[in-house]
Amino acid sequence: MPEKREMLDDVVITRAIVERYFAKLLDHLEVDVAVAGAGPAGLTAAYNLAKENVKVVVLERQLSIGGGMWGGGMMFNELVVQEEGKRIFDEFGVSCRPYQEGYYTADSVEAITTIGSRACQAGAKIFNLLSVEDVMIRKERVTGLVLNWTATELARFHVDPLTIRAEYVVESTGHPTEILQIIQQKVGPKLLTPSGKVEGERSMWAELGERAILENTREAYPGVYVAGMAANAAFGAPRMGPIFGGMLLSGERVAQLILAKLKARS
Ligand code: 48F
Repeated sequence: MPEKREMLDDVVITRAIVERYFAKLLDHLEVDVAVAGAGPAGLTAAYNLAKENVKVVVLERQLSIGGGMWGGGMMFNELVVQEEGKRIFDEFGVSCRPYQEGYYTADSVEAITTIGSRACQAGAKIFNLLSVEDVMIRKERVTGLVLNWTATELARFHVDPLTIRAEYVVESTGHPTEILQIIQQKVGPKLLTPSGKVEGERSMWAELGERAILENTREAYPGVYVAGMAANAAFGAPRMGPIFGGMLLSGERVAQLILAKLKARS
């Protein structure tokens, strides 16, 4: 008897993954906006840009998206948002429960899975396991990101990176402000901050931190807009701990700023 043909061919499965992945990557080598970091700020930015038909790619170092959102506060997986943050959770469809006047809580796992899903469904393409290790600069403006596999970074292999060209970059790498640190290292103190350098985040103060973040969500070097915790770190404002409204509002704001620029261009 001839051997029965297998219905599921292992090599077809492999070919499907390889072809589809590289088609996706090739399609996103030149984009309108490249978002560095898939925490709450980066994902909210990506969603708000993608739903306006902007071509967005999100690069995330870790295996999972979500940044500091999964762990709520100190691994207690609940988040707090204020009234304005609740408005954005409502738009995403994340359930919020009133706690006391002006305070709402949400389950952090529901929050991040919902926001991530909405960003993808709006058309943002997320590549996890890729780290931004440098930027491309032309005529004193960032024109793209330099990427490497996170595994290469972890193994400390000497492997050269590849690049993505973007009209605008969103720096949403959180507390370490990695993209601005890289730029500062390469061009000196030329950031659009008071000292020209990353000012550094101040100690925890939810009220001030949340108030400052929208003002700090802006262009921090030509072509690079800073959002989320990186915005407060860049401009020297306090951290705010596990209240997440500011991250969402900052992601929304950075998208509005870039959309206005893209519209002015066309
Ligand atoms: O840290 P993260 O969640 O930043 P965020 O969106 O939100 C901050 C809050 O989580 C919390 C807070 C709330 O008040 O203060 O900390 O501003 O997400 C940043 C993401 O960027 C990734 C990192 O793995 C994380 O998922 N990331 C950082 N550096 C790089 C990077 C890099 N060089 N390349 C790619 N991804």
